Amino acid sequence: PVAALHAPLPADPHDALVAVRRRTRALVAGLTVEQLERQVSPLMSPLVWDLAHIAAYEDLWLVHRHGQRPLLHPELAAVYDAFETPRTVRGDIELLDVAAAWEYLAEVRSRVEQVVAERGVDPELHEMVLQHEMQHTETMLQAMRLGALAPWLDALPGDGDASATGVELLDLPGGSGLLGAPAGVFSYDNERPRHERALAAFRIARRPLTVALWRSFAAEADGDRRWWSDEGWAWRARRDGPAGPPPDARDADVACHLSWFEAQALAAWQGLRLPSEHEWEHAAASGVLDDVGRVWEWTATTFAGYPGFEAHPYREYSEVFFDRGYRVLRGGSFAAHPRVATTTFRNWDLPERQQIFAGVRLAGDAA
Ligand code: AVJ
Ligand code: FE
Repeated sequence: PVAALHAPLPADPHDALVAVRRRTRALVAGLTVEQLERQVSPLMSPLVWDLAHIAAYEDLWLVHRHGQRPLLHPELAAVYDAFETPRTVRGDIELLDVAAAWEYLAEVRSRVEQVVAERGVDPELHEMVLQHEMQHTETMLQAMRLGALAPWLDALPGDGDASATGVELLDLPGGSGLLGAPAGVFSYDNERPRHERALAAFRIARRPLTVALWRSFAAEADGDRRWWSDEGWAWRARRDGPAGPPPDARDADVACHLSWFEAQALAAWQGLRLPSEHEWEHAAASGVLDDVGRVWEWTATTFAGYPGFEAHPYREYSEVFFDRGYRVLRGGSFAAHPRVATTTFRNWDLPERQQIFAGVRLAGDAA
């Protein structure tokens, strides 16, 4: 399964769609029906929900919208719509069983084959649908990690440079930086429009911080009110998981499963801060960062639309999350395919979340 995570996809959009399905199957191949149907946490869906949701999304965009045909299962649309049926309730309602979910996927795919034979591919919709499936496999891997369903996940994201802890900073000059996706490549609505923004000189760590530094924080500074925001301190009092990294993590490993609140406190303790997403993108585009793609990297930025934003092709992809306290994550994780995790890709989640594969790259003002 590890090899499947980043295996290259064919350039042709339809061949890529087929390869993504093979990848999805490989990632869940070791699970039992019971494991696929159980909800491991109210934060996550039963894995079988994701499978049927992937089918429903593909049917909606490639068969119904692109192919102009009726939905295969209109009666299932509400159950497999992420907003009408939020994660918390997905364990309490009746879902398709595992065999029926695979059958749904297969039936939708054969409808897609017919549509493609008739009208060809819509490259943008095909890319959106295959990336959607890969975004959901990452979510499924989070649930598998949380439920201890996949021992092979425990060795990831792996070790970096054992001689560094993640506080070695690079100096970057300010100036005017471009933010957002260029024309001519696939991008999401929230990456557009590409625009110029002034950037003051800043410092950013060469690599994400390691378990060693997280452990020092947990031992020496986690209980110190000074380093936390008000919201973060309140979260700390009610957090359910144990403080600090998993016991079996090695010091040199890249730290993973940090919440934004912890990342912020840890940076403050070091006399540093989180990078803005603009700083992150500027540094990544200059190619000076190591270990991008190990863990998602929390930024200081609250998820919002770029100036001139236009929702496309649907408001629920990103617009409904704007200005609601979601924090932007950049870079990608070991569980994200590089086709999804580009330099301009914006991920987002709530600041208390720990189940996502997230760490932090520290930053600071120019010395
Ligand atoms: C971009 C990962 C925040 O999981 O909510 C999946 C991706 N959008 N189905 C999410 C997504 C619709 C999204 N994230
Ligand atoms: Fe989805």
